[in-house]
Amino acid sequence: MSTHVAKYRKDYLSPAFTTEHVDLDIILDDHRTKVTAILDVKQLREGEVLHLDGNKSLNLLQILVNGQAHDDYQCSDDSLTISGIGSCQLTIVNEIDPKNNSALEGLYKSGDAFCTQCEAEGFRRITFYQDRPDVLATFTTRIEAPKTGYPFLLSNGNKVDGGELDNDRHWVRWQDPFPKPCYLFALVAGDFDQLADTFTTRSGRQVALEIFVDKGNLYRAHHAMESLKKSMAWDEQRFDLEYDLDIYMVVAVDFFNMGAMENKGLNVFNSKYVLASPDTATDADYMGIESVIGHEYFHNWTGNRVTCRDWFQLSLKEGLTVFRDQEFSSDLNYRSVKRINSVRILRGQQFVEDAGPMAHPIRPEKVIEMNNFYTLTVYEKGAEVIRMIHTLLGEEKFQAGMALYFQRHDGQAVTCDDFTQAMQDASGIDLGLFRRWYSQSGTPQLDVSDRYDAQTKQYHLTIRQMTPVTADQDEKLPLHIPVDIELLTDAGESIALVGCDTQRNGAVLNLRDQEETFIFENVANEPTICLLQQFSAPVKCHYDYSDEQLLRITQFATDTFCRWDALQHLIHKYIRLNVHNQQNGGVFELPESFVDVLRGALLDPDIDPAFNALLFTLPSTIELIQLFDEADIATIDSVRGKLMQYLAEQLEDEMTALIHHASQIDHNDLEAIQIGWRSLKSQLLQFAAFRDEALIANEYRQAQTMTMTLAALTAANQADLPCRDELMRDFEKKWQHDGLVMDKWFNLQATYPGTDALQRVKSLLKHPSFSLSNPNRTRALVGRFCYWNAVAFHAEDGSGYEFLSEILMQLNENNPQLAAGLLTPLIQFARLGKTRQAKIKVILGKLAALPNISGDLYEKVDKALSQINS
Ligand code: B3K
Ligand code: ZN
Repeated sequence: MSTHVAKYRKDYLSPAFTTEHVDLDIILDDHRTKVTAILDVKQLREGEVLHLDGNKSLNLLQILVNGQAHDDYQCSDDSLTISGIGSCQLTIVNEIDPKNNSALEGLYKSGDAFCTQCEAEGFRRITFYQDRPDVLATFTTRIEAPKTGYPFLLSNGNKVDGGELDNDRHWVRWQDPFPKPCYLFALVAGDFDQLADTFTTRSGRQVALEIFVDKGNLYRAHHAMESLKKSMAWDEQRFDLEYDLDIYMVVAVDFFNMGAMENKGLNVFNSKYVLASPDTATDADYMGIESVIGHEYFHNWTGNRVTCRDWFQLSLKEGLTVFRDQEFSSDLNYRSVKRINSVRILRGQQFVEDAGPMAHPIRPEKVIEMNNFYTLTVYEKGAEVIRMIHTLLGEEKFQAGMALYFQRHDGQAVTCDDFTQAMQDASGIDLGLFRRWYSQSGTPQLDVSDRYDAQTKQYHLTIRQMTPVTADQDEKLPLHIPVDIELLTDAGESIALVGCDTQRNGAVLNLRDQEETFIFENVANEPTICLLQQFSAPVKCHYDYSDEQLLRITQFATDTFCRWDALQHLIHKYIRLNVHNQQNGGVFELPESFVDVLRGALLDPDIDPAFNALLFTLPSTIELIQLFDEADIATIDSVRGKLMQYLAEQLEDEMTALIHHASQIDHNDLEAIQIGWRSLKSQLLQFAAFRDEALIANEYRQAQTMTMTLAALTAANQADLPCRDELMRDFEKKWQHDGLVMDKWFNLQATYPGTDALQRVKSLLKHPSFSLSNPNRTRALVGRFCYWNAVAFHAEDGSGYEFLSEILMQLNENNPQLAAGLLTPLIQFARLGKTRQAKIKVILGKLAALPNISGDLYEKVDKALSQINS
C-alpha cells in the first residue's frame, strides 16, 4: 500500500499557530550546513500542539523554548510536533547536506554556488517550519561562509549588516520587512560577475538592480537587465504598481528544475532565462527572457504582496501573473503573434492535459505532490480565465478590480474567490456563474449552427455548450463563456451588428446556458461567421464551414487570430483527408484554392512577416495526433511531410524570393520587424530544405546570429539532408563548452526524423556535454525526444516507452520533480490505440512497483493506471 496521502481543498483549516518573525542563522558548508532558526511563534487557537513540517534530510540538533531546553516533542521523517507550548520564542538548530541534495529543492549546490528553491514545499528541507503559504512572517537572515568561493552572500530584503571573521570567513545579515510565506525565502552564496543598474520608480525612489551570473558571462546579462527595467516601468503604467524594496536581485544558476522563482527581492533564475547574446541565443530565447523576467517581477504584487491561502489556490497568483506577462509581451512586441502562440500552447498541450489522467480544474481539489500541479492548466488555462474576466469587464473595470483586490488584500494570503469577488464588486458585473471555471475541469466544446432568414433579414446563431467528462469529474455543468464574433459579407467586409452590444468589429456574446440563440437584425445577405475573436474562451468550437468560407476568413477577417485559425481548420481538414487517402492506397491531394491563398499571402506587397511566419508554421505531428480517435502516427507524420514538400514545390518561386528579400533586410536588430523577417525566413527555410540542400548549407555557414544558424540546422535536421551530420558536427565543435547552447543541439538530435533516432539519443547520454543531473540537459535530450519525436517515441515495439522508464527509474530518487515532468508524454495515451496503450500499461505497472517511488511519480502513475484500466 502506498504511503502517499492526498490532501483535499475542502479540508482547509486555518493554522493553530503562526510565526510572526523568523531569525535565521545559516553557516554554510558543503555537507554540514548549520541552520539556527529563532521563531516568534504565536498561538491562535488554544489547546492545540504546534505542528512543523520537516524532511528526512534534516538532522535535528536542538530545540529551545524561550531559551530553555524543551523535550516534549515528537520528530518523524516529515514532521516535528511540539507539545506543551503556547506563544513563545522557539529555537530550532539542525544540519543539512546541500551537496548531496540532488532534488534541487531546499538548499543545494548549483555548480560551486549555494542556492535555494523553496516553492512549493522546499523550506521544510532547510529547517522545521509551518511550511504553508498562510503563515506570513518577517525574516532576518544571517549567512556565514568562507570569503574565498563565496564573496557574495545574498538573501531577501535589504542588506543591514555584515563583517569579517577569522580564517578567511565573513558574514552578512539581510532583513526583509515584508511578511512573507516561507516559500518566498531565498539564499544564494557564490562567486559571480555582477551587472548593476538602477531604476527610479515613478514616486522617485531609486532601486538598485543587480544581476549575478557565472564568471565570464556578464556580456550576456544585458538583455535581462533591459527586460527588468521594462517590466518595472510597464507595471507602473499599465497596472499602477510600483516596486517596494530598495534592491532587486536576479541570480542565474545552471541547475534548476524550472524556469525561475520569484523569491522576494532575490529571484533565482535558470540561466536559460537570463543569458543571451546574438551568437548564443535565438530571437525566441530573447523573447522568453523578457517574458520570464517580467513574469517573476510581476509576482512581486501578484503572488508576494498578496499571496495564496493554500496551494489549491495556486492559480490565484500563477494564472493572473501569466495573464500579466502575456499582456506585457503583447504591449511591447506584437500582440497578435503573442496571442496565437499562447493559443498554440493551450490547444496543443493544455487541452491534452484536460483529456488525460491528470485532468484538474484550475483550482485543483485533490493533491498528493504539489509540484505536480504547476501545470499548463493552472498556468495557461488559469491565464485564460483571467483573460475572460478582462474581456467581460473591459480594461478600465478590470483595473478597478485589481485596485480593489490590492486595497482589500495587501499583505494577506487569500483565495481565488477573494479575487473574483473584488472583480465583481469593483465592476458591478455578476461573476457568479463565471466562478464555475475555477471548479470545473475539462475543455468545453461549442457546437455552433446558424440560420439566415432572407425575408426578415435576421441571422440566427445557435450555440450549444458541452464539456466532456474528465478523469477527475463525471458531471459537467454549463459555464459562462464569452464568445467574441464578427460577421463577414461574401466580399469579406465586416457587417455592423445590430441587436446586441456592439464593439469593435463584432460583439462579445455571453453564453450562459447549455444552448442559446442570438438573433442579429438587418443583415443584408447570408454572412460568414468568425468565431472566438482573439480566442475569447479556452474552448473547442465546431461549425460546419465550407472551404470557401474558411478561405474567406483567412483572407478577410478583421481579427488575426480568426484568420490564422481558419487556415488551421483547412490544414486539419486536408491532413485528415490525406491520412485517409494514404491508408487506402490513394494519392496526396490538395486543392488549388488553398495553395493560392498561401501564395497570395506570400505575394502581398504589404506582407506582415511575423504573421506569415505563423501561417507557414504547420502543426506538429504531436498536435495532429489529437485530430484522430486512434492515431496512425507514422501516416500522420508522413502526410505532414508530404504537405510540406508539396507546398515547397508549388510555392518555390514565391518562397525563394521572400528568403532573399528577408536576407537583405535583416540587420540582426531586435526590432519587431526584423524579428518578423527572421521568423518568416526561418519557416520558409524548413520548406526550402526539401528542394535545395545547398541553400540550407550556405545559410548555415553565412548565418550571423544563433536565430539563423539554428533555422538552417533545424531545416537540415528535419529534412535529414546529406549535409546534416557535417553541420551538426560543426555546431558541436564550436559550442561543446557551453551547456545552454548545446541544449539546442540536443534538441535537434532528439527530434531527428531517422529510424535510428532512439539509438542516437541513447548514445548521446554518454556525450561529455550531457548529464542526467542537469535538468536543462535532460529535458533537452530525453524530454524533447519523448514529447516531440512522436514517431520514434511511440514506436510500436514500445522501445521508446522502455527507454523513458529506464531514465525515470534513475531519476525517481535523485530528482523526483524532474522525473514527474518527463513522464507526461507517457500518460497522454488517449489517442494512441490499444496496442500502444497495452505497452504503456506494462511500463506504468513497473514504475508503480518501484519500492521507493516518489510521491511525484506515484501520483501521476497511479492516476494514469486508473484511467488506462477503465
Ligand atoms: N513560482 C515558480 C514556480 C515554482 C514551481 C515549484 N515546483 C515560478 C513561477 O511560476 O513564476
Ligand atoms: Zn509564476
